[in-house]
Amino acid sequence: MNKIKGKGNRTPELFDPEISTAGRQRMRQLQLGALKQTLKHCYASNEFYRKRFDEAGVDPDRINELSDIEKLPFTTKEELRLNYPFGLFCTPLDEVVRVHSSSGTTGNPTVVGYTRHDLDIWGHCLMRIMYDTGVTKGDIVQISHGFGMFTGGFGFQYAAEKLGCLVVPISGGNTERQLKIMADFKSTVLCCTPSYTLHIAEVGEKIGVDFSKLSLKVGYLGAEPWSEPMRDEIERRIHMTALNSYGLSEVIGPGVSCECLEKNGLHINEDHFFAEVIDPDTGKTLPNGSKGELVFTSLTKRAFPVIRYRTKDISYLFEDDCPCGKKLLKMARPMGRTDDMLIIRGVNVFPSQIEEVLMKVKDLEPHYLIVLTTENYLDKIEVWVEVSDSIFHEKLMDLEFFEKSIEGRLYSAIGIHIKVSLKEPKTIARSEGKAQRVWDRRQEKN
Ligand code: DLL
Repeated sequence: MNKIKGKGNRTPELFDPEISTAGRQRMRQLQLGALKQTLKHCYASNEFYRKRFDEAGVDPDRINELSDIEKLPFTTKEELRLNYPFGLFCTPLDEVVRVHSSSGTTGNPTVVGYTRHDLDIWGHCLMRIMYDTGVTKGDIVQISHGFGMFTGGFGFQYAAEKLGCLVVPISGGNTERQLKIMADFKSTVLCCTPSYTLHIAEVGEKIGVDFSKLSLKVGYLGAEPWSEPMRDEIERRIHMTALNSYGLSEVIGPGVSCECLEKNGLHINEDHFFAEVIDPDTGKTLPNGSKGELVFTSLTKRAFPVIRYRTKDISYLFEDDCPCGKKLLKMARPMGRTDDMLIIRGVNVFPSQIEEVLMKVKDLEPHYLIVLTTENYLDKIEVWVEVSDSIFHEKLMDLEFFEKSIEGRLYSAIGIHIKVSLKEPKTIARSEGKAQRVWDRRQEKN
């Protein structure tokens, strides 16, 4: 099996050379044309956009340069939530063939829609990434991202199918089965979160899997933050090239950007997504190289275009003379968020969602602490919450039952298992300033 060696191992050809090597000037021309189309489409089809463009004094017919976009206000997750479920769709609902969704801070999730054309674009964006990093027909692609309302599974499914690969849509979980299939089917490509990949490594090592004998050559890992040391560890233990793949459902899902084999920044699919970095406090657009909040405008989507969507992800943009041949703008690996969103096993969780559930439960006090730990490379989340004086003295059995029932409520609201630990009244530390709701112990040595 041909292993991909990484740096300098350039693929013989690029999938869309006319786009990927277009260079700055040509790319900006392409983007401007597509931006005008998108703005006109939003204006013509959706009241929300019409109103906000009018308020900003922006006539989509009079956009003359890309920087005119700065006249438009940002779009936030909160606005998407307020327009739940389909208020920001820009095509009639009968043209929408798919929805996905991600969590909101509290209350409604954000719902994103795709026409057939949008699904095609999505598949195309990821297909380009995969092809340019050495994946072709004949590859066996194990997709260990979740399928369902999360975008991870389906995005890679479309891309790999378009390439003519054999797709194994195994989804997440059941690690021994993942390993068996990896070995028996001779999977060559893994699409997964980095934390679950490490967990697979660990379970595999425990049951005696020799990863050097498997066929895996490349992994597209993302949906959560990870680091260079984590990449080194994954590559050493799994014997595959690990590439950072970034995206968010509001913009399209995975496929917004990904590293090439140089592993030095993530090339953005700029013909579909216009990227800016802003100062999160002032909203001012920052020059390339300056760290700030990533903002994306979709340039080709129809059902759910986003205009200057604030991702809350911190990164910076840069151009370089990438040896892979692509001239697409790069973003640095996301290095944090401007809000308190936690990503637990690829699932976005806001402390406020947990609080909302807890506060509806009778006999709980409004004092809680979310404790994050790592076990076998997987994030674990637990919530400590005080019970009222009156019920604390009830029998232990009843408290256990109470814990389970709260865990059930959290699971149905958020979709992941959160262990609940009831605490005696007045035992959780009170803060004298801003409440400290999260105790992140993930970096501590076990
Ligand atoms: O996580 C889409 C995706 C699926 C990307 C599979 C890559 C692979 P959401 O669930 O909407 O979409 O979560 C989006 O996850 O704003 C980031 O905070 C975080 N995120 C995604 N990829 C990365 C990454 C998918 N490579 C949110 N590094 C984003 C760091 C990431 N954070």
